[in-house]
Amino acid sequence: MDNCVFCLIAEKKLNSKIIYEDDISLAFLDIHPVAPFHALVIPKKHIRSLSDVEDFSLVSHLLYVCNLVAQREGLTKGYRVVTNVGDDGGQTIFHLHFHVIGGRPMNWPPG
Ligand code: DGP
Repeated sequence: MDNCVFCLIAEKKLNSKIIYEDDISLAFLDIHPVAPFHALVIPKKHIRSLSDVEDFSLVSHLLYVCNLVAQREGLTKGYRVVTNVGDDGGQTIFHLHFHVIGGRPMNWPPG
């Protein structure tokens, strides 16, 4: 999709630090990390957010990738997976993505 930052990253038209890739998904480091490890896992196909997903087997695959990158990073003490949905959810980039955050203890509840 035009003007979508994550589509541009998926198409390799915008630089990012890619840490995993397959036919349908991509994981790369967040440009504004909130923890020692902060990756984003996206579908290559443009989907606006979790509330726009039609095929939830894709979400299953994305969560598989979240766990894979966390394990590869050696986050044996745990990590957090978050997807922000819409304005009230705090979503700023409207291309579905899961944050994988780790390397420090997390707080709850989030802000
Ligand atoms: P969210 O607020 O849930 O929509 O998170 C969007 C995240 O995307 C935010 O943590 C910063 C990250 N981000 C925004 N633009 C870029 C970019 O151009 N490159 C990378 N690597 N991350 C980006």
